[in-house]
Amino acid sequence: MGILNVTPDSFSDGGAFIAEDAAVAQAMHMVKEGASIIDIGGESTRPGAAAVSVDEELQRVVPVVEAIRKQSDVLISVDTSKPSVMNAAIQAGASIINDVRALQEEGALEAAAQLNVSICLMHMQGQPRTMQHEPHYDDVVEEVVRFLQQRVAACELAGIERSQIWVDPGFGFGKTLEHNLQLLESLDQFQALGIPLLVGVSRKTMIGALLGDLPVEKRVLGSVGAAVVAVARGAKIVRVHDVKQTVQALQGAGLYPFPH
Ligand code: 8Y4
Repeated sequence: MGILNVTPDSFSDGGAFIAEDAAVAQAMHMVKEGASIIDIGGESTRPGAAAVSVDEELQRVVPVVEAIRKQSDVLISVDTSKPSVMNAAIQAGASIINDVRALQEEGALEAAAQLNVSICLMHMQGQPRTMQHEPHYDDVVEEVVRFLQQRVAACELAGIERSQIWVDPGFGFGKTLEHNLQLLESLDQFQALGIPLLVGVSRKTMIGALLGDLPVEKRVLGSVGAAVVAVARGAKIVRVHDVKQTVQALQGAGLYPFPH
């Protein structure tokens, strides 16, 4: 899964709007490098980031989904928690919902159930603005597994088929470095849910910290190493910025499912 942020700080045209052409070109580049899914997000969920209005998110995401769909059959996931953005993005050609709030926002579960698409449920402790202020768990692995089990059950009650659900421990979302490492160490316990596991560690703070506080642009190799370990421990999908490097590392490790 290749990451496509469509926030003004990523594909700025110099003003407040994203440059649609540049975003679509980046998506096509990742497809050429081996991405089978493009994850498009218009809300920054980085620690401390401000909330984005529905209209703003729609204006960022929908035109890019439409433009990619015109050029390619690649699977498109929409990184959103908002029911109206889910609806509009699926209408525009996306087929996966990636919700860091695990369909807990008002109306999200119902919207997703109606759309009949695949859903990634992610764990987060707290809210993006404050989640890195002293995260606490008694047993992080047990608590995250239990939360995901509960969200899977809620989805099934709402009529979503189990075969359409993916789960994700949510690396960096209300977790210290120690919590993230415990989760990475124990990914086999998520596999035990019998549901495809998605892992996103690419360029995150935990990688910077493990490499001696490297800035974000120097985290590629650390990110690729973590992605390989995640797949070796059962992850079926890895959400990454550096598609070519990740594909090559997985191929070298004999972990790439489709020989190219
Ligand atoms: C540098 C680059 C520093 C990126 C931080 C970041 C996940 C996710 C995000 C994830 C799923 C991010 C939308 C955070 N992370 N969705 N989204 N899983 N399913 N930060 O781990 O990439 S955004």
